[in-house]
Formats: sequence, C-alpha cells, structure tokens
Amino acid sequence: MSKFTLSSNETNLNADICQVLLDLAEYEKNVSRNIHKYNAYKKAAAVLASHNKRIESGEEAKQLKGIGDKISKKISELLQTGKLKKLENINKDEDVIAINLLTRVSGIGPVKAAELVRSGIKTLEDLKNNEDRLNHHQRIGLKYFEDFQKRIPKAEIQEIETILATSVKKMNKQFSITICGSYRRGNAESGDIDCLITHPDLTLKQKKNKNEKFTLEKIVEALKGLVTDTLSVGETKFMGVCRLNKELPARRLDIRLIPHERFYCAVLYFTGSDVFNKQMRSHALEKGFMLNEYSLRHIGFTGVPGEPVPISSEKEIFLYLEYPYKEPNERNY
Ligand code: 8DG
Ligand code: CA
Ligand code: CA
Repeated sequence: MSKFTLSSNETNLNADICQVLLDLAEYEKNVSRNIHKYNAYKKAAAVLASHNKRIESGEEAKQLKGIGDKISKKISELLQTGKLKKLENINKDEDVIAINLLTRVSGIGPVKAAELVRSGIKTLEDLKNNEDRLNHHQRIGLKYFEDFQKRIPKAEIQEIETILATSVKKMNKQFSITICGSYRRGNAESGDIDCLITHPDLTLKQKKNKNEKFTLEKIVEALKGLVTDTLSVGETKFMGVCRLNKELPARRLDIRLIPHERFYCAVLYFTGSDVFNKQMRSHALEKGFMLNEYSLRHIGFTGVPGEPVPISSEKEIFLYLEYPYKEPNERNY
C-alpha cells in the first residue's frame, strides 16, 4: 500500500494513473530525495484526480496545466503498455522497498531510513530488534505502526473534535479550536488529526511576556482521557497519539497553539492541500505579497516584506490577494 492517497471526494476517473504517479512521488521523496520531482508528481496526480474525464493518451494529459513533457511521456507508456518500466524496476529493488517501508514509521524520515537500511535494518522485525537505534517518537511510531496506517473516518474525527473543544473550553471558555487538514477539506477519511488552538488573549506580545495561563502542556494535561502518548511537546507544537476507545485504533494527533494574530494564516496553511498552498503562495507573490503559515506581508520596492497585514478571517486573505474564495472542500488540488 502506498503512503500517499488522494484527497478527493469525487469519483476519480484516472485513479490508476494517479496511483502510479503517487508511487513515483513517494520514490522521489523517500529514496531520491528530489523534492522538485516529488512536487511535480504530486501536482500531476492532483490535476488528473480532479479531471472529470478519463485521459486516453499522454498527449491529452499534457494539455492540462501542471503536466509537463516528462510526465506525459510516462502516462503514454503506461496507457500503451499497461505498465511503467521505471516503476517496475523501482518495485524490484529490495533497498527501495525497505526505505519506503521504514519511512512509514512515524518519526522516521528518508535520511534515517536510508541510514538504517545501509546498516542492514530493513523490516519492522529488524526495527523491533534494534530499538536502541530509535528515538522516543520513532519507538512509539513502531509500537502503533498498524494503527497509524489506518485512515480515520470523518465521524470519528467529529467525535474527537467535540472532546477537544469541550476539554479546552472547560479550561477557558474563550479557547477556540479548528481541526484543519483533509478533515476540514471535507474528505471522508484522514491520515491524522491537525488541530489548531487559539485564544483572544494569546497574542504575540503576550507570548513574549510568557503568559503561563496558556501553555500547551496545560492543554495536553486537560486532554488526559483522550491522549495516550506524547511524541514531542514544545511551546507551540504537540505531536502525539489519541484514542477514542479501546475498540478503535490509536490515532496521530497534532496540536498547535497559535497566537491570535496568526490564526487565520495558520488555518489556511494547515487546511492545505499542500498543492493548493503552493498555488496560493505563488499567486501571492505575483500580487506582491508574501504568504506563509504565520502571516501575509506586502513586499515593498526593495523586495523586503513589510509588517504583517492584520487579518481577521480566512476570506480576508483571499480578498487581499484578489483570489476567488475557495471553500475548504474546493482546495483539494
Ligand atoms: P492526510 O493527513 O489526510 O493525509 O492529508 P492532509 O491533512 O492534507 O496532510 P498533512 O500532512 O496532515 O498536512 C496538513 C496540511 O499542512 C496540508 O494539507 C498542508 C499543510 N502542509 C504544507 N506543507 C506541509 C509539510 O511539509 N508538512 C506538513 N505536515 N504539512 C504541510 O502545505
Ligand atoms: Ca492531516
Ligand atoms: Ca498532519
């Protein structure tokens, strides 16, 4: 099973082609570590997934924005022969298989995976016998390997959302939580839960004054019944594990505590998709703005970004950028 799945709600008429492109993307990310090629394959797969017609040839695919010469040639080969030599060779390579497997363990990235494979550690069994080579996050990742492979149904995230909201509002009524990622984009299933929390009194200025009322550790403490493990926790980012009940799998939960001024830029960024974000960012540049997960800033004559533009809703960001507003469920590519 590939790590990458498509986040689309509509029927995908090009699902088989997309899967091949996503397998190639995974290879570029994990093995070649070529982020440009990775992005190109991801983008092409997203474009094909949302195309409401079955693609019949590489030439036809090339007409679509986001599919270049090289990828269209691969689509040609795939459609004409029913397979792709490059992918067949990749899938035969024992080390490639091992690297792809190990990077599925939460906390193991491509570099660590390659290092493990070089020293002969290639299976989950090998990992279990070499736990001393793993850090805390990676050990928990290994422990829940099977569970973390499972996608999370929307209904389950809705229940978790209610518990998260109730628990933090018990601490202070003015806390507000938003679950972003594929869940917010309306997908039927998600890989993990991306939760953002803010509070009107949690401002950048107060952050400097170290307001102890709003530490992430205290929030996590209030979630004891839901959260089962902590992978890592800092001032602004918690990575961990939660579980609704014993009958259900353990789930990956990320919580970010965001200063109020930055909340809407964060919501936009963490809603994604990553392909959509890239598009939006380059559109912003064309309009003379720098957009990231923290802020929207005007780029002056000198090319230096100015002070963050005050933002009080996601829609405002679209307005500033003269970009037609897209509902979260329209941001899958
Ligand atoms: P999934 O969990 O259902 O697989 O999909 P997702 O919710 O879209 O992906 P995610 O990996 O959980 O990331 C959440 C959002 O964060 C994503 O939709 C867009 C944004 N994001 C980027 N780049 C990156 C990145 O490099 N790492 C992470 N973790 N998030 C990113 O735009
Ligand atoms: Ca997610
Ligand atoms: Ca995530």
